[in-house]
Amino acid sequence: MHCTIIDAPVRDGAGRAGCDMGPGALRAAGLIDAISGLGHRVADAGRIERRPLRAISHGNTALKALPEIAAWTEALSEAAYAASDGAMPIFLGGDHSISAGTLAGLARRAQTAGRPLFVLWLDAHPDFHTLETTTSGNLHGIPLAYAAGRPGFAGYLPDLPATVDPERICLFGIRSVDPAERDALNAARVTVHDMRAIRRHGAATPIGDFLARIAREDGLLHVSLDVDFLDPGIAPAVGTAVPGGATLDEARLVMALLSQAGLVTSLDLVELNPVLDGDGRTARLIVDLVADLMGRRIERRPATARPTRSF
Ligand code: DIR
Ligand code: MN
Ligand code: MN
Ligand code: MN
Repeated sequence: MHCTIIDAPVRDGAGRAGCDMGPGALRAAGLIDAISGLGHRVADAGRIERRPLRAISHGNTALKALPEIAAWTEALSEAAYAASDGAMPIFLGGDHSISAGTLAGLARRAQTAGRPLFVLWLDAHPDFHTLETTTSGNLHGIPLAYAAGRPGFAGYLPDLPATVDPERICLFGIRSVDPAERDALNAARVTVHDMRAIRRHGAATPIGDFLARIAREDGLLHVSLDVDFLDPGIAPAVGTAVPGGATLDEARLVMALLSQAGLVTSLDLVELNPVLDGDGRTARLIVDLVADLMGRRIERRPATARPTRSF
């Protein structure tokens, strides 16, 4: 596999500062060595530059940093389209607003390639607000709705050349949904596996079913991993922690299933806030999960380690 690492140090979409340091923290935790150590070729594209700001206004006065996120979205959409031509781009966020851009570019790539794009959204939240329905005004709450072509983004950015089909989106790990999001998800027929269902029925069947469908349709698969998918007990470094998240075993199972299927064509790693990661354990956990996803296996016991008689 050829991977391209792309830093997207965006912080304006989250309610608090710090996510802009996410790419540096993931690099310091050994991300590139972890991937290349598994035999993959890693190209380092470095940091994306934001486009110049344009004046954008909107009737919803709660919205924060609209010109900034629009300018990042345009830059990331271009970068994602360019980087997905043959290689697997890995985007280091940055808050989750970066996925408005990454998904827009990947949807265009899928259209060019004539293949359907599927999205696995690993998150406590659906991030399915429009500019009209968000009440917090934090734009990390809108990327999936934007990329899926929901109405409610008029005047924000030029029309998307390609959108993600909502019926090819699978939300997994969800446990904090606003009422407007719930209604829109149902209407759009997005697949939702919330944490309660995962606790009751396990992770293997829903992930396996989704992967089987992607294989049948010869699809591309984008995985968007929000740190708050994980339980705050194991991954505390996130601005919007929600209790009851994925355990280490659940997360590793998901990564192992993705690795075995070999269908993942792009990845976002978002919402890591190093300010909240005193000992760096959240960053190390994310790197570990990426290694699982990229094919790390439990070592086979070497022959020399066979138990010998010592008496
Ligand atoms: C909430 C929280 N739905 C909002 N969203 C978060 O602000 O729109 N998304 N934290 O990642
Ligand atoms: Mn998110
Ligand atoms: Mn989230
Ligand atoms: Mn978030």
